[in-house]
Amino acid sequence: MSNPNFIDHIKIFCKSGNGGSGSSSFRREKFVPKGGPDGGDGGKGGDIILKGNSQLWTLLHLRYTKHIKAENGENGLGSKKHGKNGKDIIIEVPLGTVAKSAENDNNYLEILNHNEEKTLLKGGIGGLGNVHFKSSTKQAPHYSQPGMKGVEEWINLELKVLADVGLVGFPNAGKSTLLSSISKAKPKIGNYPFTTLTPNLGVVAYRDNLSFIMADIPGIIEGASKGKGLGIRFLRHIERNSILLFMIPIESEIQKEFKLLLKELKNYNKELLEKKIIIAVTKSDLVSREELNNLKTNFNEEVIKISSITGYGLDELKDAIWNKINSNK
Ligand SMILES: Nc1nc2c(ncn2[C@@H]2O[C@H](COP(=O)(O)OP(=O)(O)OP(=O)(O)O)[C@@H](O)[C@H]2O)c(=O)[nH]1
Ligand SMILES: [Mg+2]
Repeated sequence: MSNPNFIDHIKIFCKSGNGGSGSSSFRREKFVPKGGPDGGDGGKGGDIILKGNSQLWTLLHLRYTKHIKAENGENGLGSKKHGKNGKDIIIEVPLGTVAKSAENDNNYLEILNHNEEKTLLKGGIGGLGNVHFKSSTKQAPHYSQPGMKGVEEWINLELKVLADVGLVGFPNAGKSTLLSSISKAKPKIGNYPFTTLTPNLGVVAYRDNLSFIMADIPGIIEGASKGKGLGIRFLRHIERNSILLFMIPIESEIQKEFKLLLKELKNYNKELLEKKIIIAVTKSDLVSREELNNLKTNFNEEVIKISSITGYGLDELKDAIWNKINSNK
């Protein structure tokens, strides 16, 4: 079943606050008929700020948020009174959220840590009041600055799952089964394609209380990078993994599947191929020991034969993953 609560992409219109205008005002006191300028400065417009929250796993809470506007700064007043600054707006987001311009896809910022705050759109600064414009030649300036306008823009927020290892494979390759057998995650498993419709994360316990995080994403199919199947939407979740674990069932044409998967990744984002790669030949229990031992693969990458059902090769796989995560290449 699709999980409608997994929202990993939203588009919002954001506007930071305008700066308030500086005031043009003159002192008026009983016995000072021609008081000097005393117009105060305008307040700063509110910023739009993103803040990391490790308790959030999706962008679901922002699903119905279409517009976000920070408050404008107030105008300056006489008696050198500053206008109040507009309130900032803080948008809480899960770790791994990237903010981009919806117009040109430029990356603005990403949030990686709990409580980390980054300003997405800065509020306009307030204008200076006429009190600043007094000079020897101009004792009574009327001029005061207008505030700077805030910035408005459509913003895409995208969530990229943070994991050390991303599982890459065609539907039904046994990705979710692996995650469920080596972590406490309980992803749905089924003998049909596209059982997994949204990413699952699991913490894999390793020796001596060490651990790493594994991301199970929906299966990739040929054409995924061009929008077929579910692939493209979720490929972004493996962009950050330091290792890609290719999962290829033993009864398939292993070499050919690997090439197809590489092609899809490359079409999506060439840089994905610069990641460290391990190949797991899955479902090894489906062939005899003899066949398994004789299985020839012709890869430059490290290949490990596993069965998530019997546990065959899983320790070796964890060792390989751990070593790769901690190696430079
Ligand atoms: N015999 C055997 N079957 C396996 C093994 N691992 C997974 N399977 C079976 O293969 C089928 C697919 O497994 P999943 O783990 O759901 O596959 P997936 O790659 O997550 O599939 P999608 O979510 O559709 O992309 C299920 O029927 C599993 O029981 C294995 O090691 N041995
Ligand atoms: Mg699955």
